[in-house]
Amino acid sequence: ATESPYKVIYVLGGPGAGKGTQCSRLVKKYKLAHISAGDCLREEQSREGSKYGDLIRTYIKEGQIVPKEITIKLLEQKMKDYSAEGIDTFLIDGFPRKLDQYQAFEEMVCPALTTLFFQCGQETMLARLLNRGKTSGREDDNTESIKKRFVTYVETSMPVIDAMKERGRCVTINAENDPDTVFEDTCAAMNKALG
Ligand code: UP5
Ligand code: MG
Repeated sequence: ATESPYKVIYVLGGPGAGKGTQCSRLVKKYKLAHISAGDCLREEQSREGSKYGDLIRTYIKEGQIVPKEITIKLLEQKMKDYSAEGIDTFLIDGFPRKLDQYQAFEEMVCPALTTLFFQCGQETMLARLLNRGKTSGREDDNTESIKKRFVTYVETSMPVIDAMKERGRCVTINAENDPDTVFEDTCAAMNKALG
């Protein structure tokens, strides 16, 4: 098999589990790039001339998963851009969250080294998101959208995490803890994954 030029680590967990927070810390410690699928979609949504703007806005508000072709294209573009700058290790945050995305990315882009799974209860996540919603400006940080995101997480995204666990490609991290403790556990998992 041909070697992939990339090293990928997926960062998963429910809405508000703390994926973005931990990724921001990791980029300061390791030579890697943080690519958030949600951020890629929000960027594309507000890009002038994008033909997907309305579609993305609707999917995000409804907590639905945007068709995989769109998201994978955006992720690949970012990976290529970073790669040109000499960075070949990526935290892919908030992706894959549906089985078809998982399969397509592993086949067409590259198989991931492992997954960091931030496990957190819905009560905690709801409180964090409502608090962030006071200032985030995100159109999905309201009770109605959050409820829909939770349903999608349980029904559509958990099966992906279960599949990764079955394949022994997933490290579960307790994301209920304070950010420093979560970071310690995350770094331990990273050191193991990167060898
Ligand atoms: N906070 C963080 N850690 C904390 C801790 N340990 N203790 C106390 N507070 C903590 O954190 C959320 C808030 O909690 C912050 O205020 C933080 O300070 C605090 P954050 O790090 O932002 O959590 P994160 O897990 O990143 O939450 P996010 O809301 O970004 O997760 P989602 O997965 O819901 O959002 P994402 O941007 O990934 O996706 C949004 C939507 O895009 C999806 O619903 C979907 O519609 C669409 N999408 C797709 O269609 N396809 C994709 O592949 C990806 C997304
Ligand atoms: Mg995030």
